[in-house]
Amino acid sequence: MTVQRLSGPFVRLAAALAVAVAAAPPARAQIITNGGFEAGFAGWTRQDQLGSNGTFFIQSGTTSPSSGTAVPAPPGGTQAAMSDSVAPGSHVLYQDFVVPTFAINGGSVRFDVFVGNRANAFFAPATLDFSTPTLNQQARVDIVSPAANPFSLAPADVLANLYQTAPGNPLVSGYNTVTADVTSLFLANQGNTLRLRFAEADNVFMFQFGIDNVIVAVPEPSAVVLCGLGLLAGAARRLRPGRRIIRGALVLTAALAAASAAPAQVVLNQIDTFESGMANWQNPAGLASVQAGGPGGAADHFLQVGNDGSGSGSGSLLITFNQSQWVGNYTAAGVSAVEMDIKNFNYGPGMAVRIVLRTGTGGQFTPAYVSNAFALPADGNWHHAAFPLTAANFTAVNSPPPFANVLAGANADFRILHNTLAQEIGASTSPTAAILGIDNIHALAVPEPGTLTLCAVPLAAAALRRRRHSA
Ligand SMILES: [Ca+2]
Ligand SMILES: [Ca+2]
Repeated sequence: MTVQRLSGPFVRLAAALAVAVAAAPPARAQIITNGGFEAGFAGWTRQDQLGSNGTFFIQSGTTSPSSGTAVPAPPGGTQAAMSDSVAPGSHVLYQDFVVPTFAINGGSVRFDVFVGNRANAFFAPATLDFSTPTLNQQARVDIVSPAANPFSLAPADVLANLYQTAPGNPLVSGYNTVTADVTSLFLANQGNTLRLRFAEADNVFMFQFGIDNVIVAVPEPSAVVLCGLGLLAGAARRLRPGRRIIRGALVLTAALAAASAAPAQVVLNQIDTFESGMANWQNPAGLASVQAGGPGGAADHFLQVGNDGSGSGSGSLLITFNQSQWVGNYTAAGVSAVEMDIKNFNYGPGMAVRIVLRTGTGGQFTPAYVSNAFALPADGNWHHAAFPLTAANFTAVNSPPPFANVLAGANADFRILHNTLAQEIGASTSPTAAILGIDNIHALAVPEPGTLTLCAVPLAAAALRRRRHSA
């Protein structure tokens, strides 16, 4: 029995299921462990070239870990990884990951980097070897073959260069977000292990290379998709000539009913990058759109939310809401914080950005919890905002049930808004049209889970694959 033999209503129903599947929210899975370094170097490997001074350290506060140089604070949480030394050296920091076999709709790598080159120039020879007469003063980020020497820059070993300092760059720059599209690389490597490598070499003068908020994300098929495909496969196996159409129709009707009844559900490590549309975010006046020029640069898309400056009506509310992948049981999902990159384009007084969990989808008297505000200055820069999902960080509005109940699923609407007061609607008091940019809305566990939790499943799967291959 092959799928090609199925015909008529079965095919039409399969097409309908495919459409339903395509319309499902594109949740994105984070496939790297401890990308924020809040659990130290769990999941990461460090290596220093023989004879090096210094290494990659865990860095907190505003002083570099070895030379005591002034550096910016970690952009996410309280810890970042940072190379530092008081003498020449070459250092790498890497993590291996398996490209999911469902990575068919793209992949992206995102990270924040700080560059503190205390020499008077960058020097970028095609080597990470510091112990040569050639001047070498550079940092770079690559995806490399895990079989290669960790310091290799051989073209056959470097599968993708995601970032590199170059002569002429600013010598010292605060944390900047780098976003790279690795879709073609992931498509060519489904099921393969790849290595994300951060490297810094210096033999001229001190060089700090800071890293935080590392995300390797792939669109994840929703539970609905998996359920639907599983039923399809089951149907194909069970069908017999003559009865195949009726059986197929019954099975697919059940699958579609299950799909429409399945509640939306927040998933740990999901991230909305807005690279393929609005990701189910809405705005009452339609003043939300996807624009280019996000935190990752000119090609990075973000959600732009507007306020029409009228001072009244829904267009005056600086707000966006989601009733899909950002509602559900945060407790069961293990999500204890929501983080995002936000930018205030033009609102001089500064924005008070909050997240809101509402218990329903009704009017402005819907019971809700409103978070404390993140103060967003009108400086034209992207800022990384973290909202811990703890009762202490929220204000009850309109007499909601206990916070724990709302977090555990008694919610139907998730909002991001600007309001100087804790309200479940946005401010309608901005005297001019105001624009808020939002990107990389990320569901996190804080403190981040250890290596074992996150790696157990992928490692077991990888082990199984290896065993099968070697059998
Ligand atoms: Ca961090
Ligand atoms: Ca984006």
